[in-house]
Amino acid sequence: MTTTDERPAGFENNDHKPIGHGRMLRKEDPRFIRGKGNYVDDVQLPGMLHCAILRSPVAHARIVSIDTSAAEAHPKVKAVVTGAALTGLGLAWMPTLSGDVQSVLATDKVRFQGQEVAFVVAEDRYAARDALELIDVEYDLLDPVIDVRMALDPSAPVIRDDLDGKQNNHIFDWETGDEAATEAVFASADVVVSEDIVYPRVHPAPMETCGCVADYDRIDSRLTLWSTSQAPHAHRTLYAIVAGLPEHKIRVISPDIGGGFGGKVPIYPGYVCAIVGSIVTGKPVKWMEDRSENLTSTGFARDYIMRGEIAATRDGKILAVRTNVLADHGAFNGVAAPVKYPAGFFGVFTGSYDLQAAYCKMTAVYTNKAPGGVAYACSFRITEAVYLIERIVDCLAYELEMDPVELRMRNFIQPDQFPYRTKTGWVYDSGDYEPTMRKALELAGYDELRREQAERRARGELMGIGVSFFTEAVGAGPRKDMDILGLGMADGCELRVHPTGKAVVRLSVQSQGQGHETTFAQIVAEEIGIPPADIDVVHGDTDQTPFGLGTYGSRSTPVSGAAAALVARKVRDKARIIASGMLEVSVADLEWVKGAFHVKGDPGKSVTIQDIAMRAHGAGDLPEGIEGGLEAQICYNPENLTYPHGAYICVVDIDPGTAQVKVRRFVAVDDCGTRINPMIIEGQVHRGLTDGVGMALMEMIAFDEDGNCLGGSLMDYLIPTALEVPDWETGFTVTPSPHHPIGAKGVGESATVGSPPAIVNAVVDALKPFGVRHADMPLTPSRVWDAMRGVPRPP
Ligand code: MCN
Ligand code: CUN
Repeated sequence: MTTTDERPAGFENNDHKPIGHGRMLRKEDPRFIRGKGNYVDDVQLPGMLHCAILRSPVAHARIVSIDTSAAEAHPKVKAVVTGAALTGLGLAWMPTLSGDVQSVLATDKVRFQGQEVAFVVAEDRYAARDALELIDVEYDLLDPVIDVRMALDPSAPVIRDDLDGKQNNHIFDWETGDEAATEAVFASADVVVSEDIVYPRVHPAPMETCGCVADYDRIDSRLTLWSTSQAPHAHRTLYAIVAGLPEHKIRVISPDIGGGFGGKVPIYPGYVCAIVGSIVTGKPVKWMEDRSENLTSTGFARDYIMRGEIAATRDGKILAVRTNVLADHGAFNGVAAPVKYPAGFFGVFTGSYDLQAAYCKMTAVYTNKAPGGVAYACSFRITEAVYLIERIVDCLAYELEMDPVELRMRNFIQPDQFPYRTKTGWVYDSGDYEPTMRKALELAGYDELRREQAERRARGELMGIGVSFFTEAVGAGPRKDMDILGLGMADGCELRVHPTGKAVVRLSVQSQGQGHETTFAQIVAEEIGIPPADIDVVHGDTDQTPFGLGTYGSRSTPVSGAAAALVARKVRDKARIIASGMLEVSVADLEWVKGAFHVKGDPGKSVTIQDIAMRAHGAGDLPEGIEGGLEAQICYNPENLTYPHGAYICVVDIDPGTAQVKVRRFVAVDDCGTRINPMIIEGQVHRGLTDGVGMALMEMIAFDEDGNCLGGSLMDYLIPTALEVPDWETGFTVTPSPHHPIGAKGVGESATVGSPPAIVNAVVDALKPFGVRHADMPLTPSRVWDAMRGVPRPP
């Protein structure tokens, strides 16, 4: 691994430079590397029972009958619950995050393989599983809708006949941009290139599957729920609404989470089943999915079929892009995105280029597959958008016989154009693209790579070089535009400084491995001068933290990080007034130098933040009108999203005999504005790049024509290991966000977004001698083999 990061000697923490210094170690790691993490499945409560879920073996069928008598007779079984029983409680259906409804347990029909049909609560996990086998369900099979292109065919079976008057499988139409203006530009352009581009269905497959422990106290009517949630506060509110429990009597605790990647944003039926199980039995109930339940029933990602079109001049000025998308949302529309954005932030498909026009038209449909649609570091569909534009730009380069780097550079939005309003209405806050691209070229040794490629091609070897350049929109979002089920996307933050100068900061976001306990301490340390080691970060417990919408869409740094910086400034403002009393000067005569207020011109006279904390809680007088204590709270409503960018270059070699792709090198230069913790950023980028190798070359959740999920185990759904990835080469540039208090932009999804097109572009580049202009992911040996032989792509 090489990097151009600043790298001070040693790995020691540096309290005097909390932000941006090379190797601030993670505060959470001592517990993780010693096996002392506390995950949901580690929670053990006295008398706890176990829940297991019976799932549909078929994709589409009417339920004729369910016989639970044998399961109920099992000596260790405490309860067996079906959809009919839930109907009595008004809980058979629940709202999804996008305003659809989803069945908790199927009542009328099953609509995808793996759908929840009944659950058992038993004394132990094994008994619960065994009892599932004793439930007898009679299904009346219906034709499934598996091919998304057939979903709107008039003869297609209607999947959602539960919805009033629903006669088809249509969910929504959505458009953005200016159709007429785009048509006009296309009509007069020298060159128009179009391509059908599929982003297959994939799954985030986190190490920890989903699960919860529900503990309902009948005396107090209190519900405590330990759950794998990326958004504990939002979940609590939804449980209050769905189950009719008073919100103040619900406590959601998300302890350590073993990876979420967006898959832990939705509320899954299993959580509701465990809650019902606990209410019914009066005991705590644990539910933990196994791997194949996770892969087949929880939120998948992507599944966009896109027709991309690009218009340009002959000399490579890109004029417009246009796309038509068919979106497969599965059996229930469970997409998590701000309400006004049914297609997430796909509107940024105009990429990093200065265009004259753009237009997108999208249709979303139901199919007999698991619900979902975002997840897997998607940046709310920006993964699909970036893949589309970066692939179609390469198709244009192919037609123009132009170097893909040169084509991109010629069309970049220029630094003086920021803030830049795109043709689809997004306002990019800041960016300086060319230096980022140049840095990547330099790290890769681009010209030399092209020379090497020419030599190898002459020898019949298949070497490819792929480039991608992305701009993301992360940090949802301004509450005037963005809410999820009516909840504004703002985040609270509270900071309390104790008398001895130690502090605790309470966040509304929830880490799943991103290192928030470290980075949020760094942000606060930077602002109030207390060392990060003396700042405790509390998150993931609704009883302990202020309200906010949680972690996804790389929003923690842009939104909650801003809240942390501002709450610390609020505390510092109060500290300044107290210091003025202690030093007997006016506030205007005080100067803040990291960690202490000094009297201007008399540096010997100063008080540290720790002195001030003691005084704030002490016996002496405080300045007129100042209350005791040293704490503050805020709720931060972001002004805009932040727009990180990056330039990626991938080098692949393809074995001409087996069509196996090997990623030889990968250079990633990211710009996420002010960098809080370079080591954590690097880790985030490495992870995202690995995601990219997985999606580009290996991963796909496929279905057979009956709707059987073919990706139900990690033997079928291949995810990359260290063996499939190269030593990542990373670099960075810094273009701060003008509206974020410390200039930081999000980074958690950047590499997942930016890397698939670079890898696919590299593979397609390697296949240029065969006249290949496009091939769809995952580029498995068989697909590459077919591409080399001109076999038509799979439908
Ligand atoms: N960071 C930084 N400087 C910046 C930006 C970020 O040091 N300028 C640090 C942050 O302080 C944080 C980390 O990088 O510790 C990621 O920050 P951010 O980009 O704000 O993303 P979030 O914290 O909101 O994390 C969400 C994002 C998403 S949406 C997915 S999906 C994803 C990802 O994070 N899931 C992850 N990274 C993951 N990493 C792990 N280990 N596990 C997951 O489930
Ligand atoms: Cu879309 S995956 Mo992340 O936003 O939790």
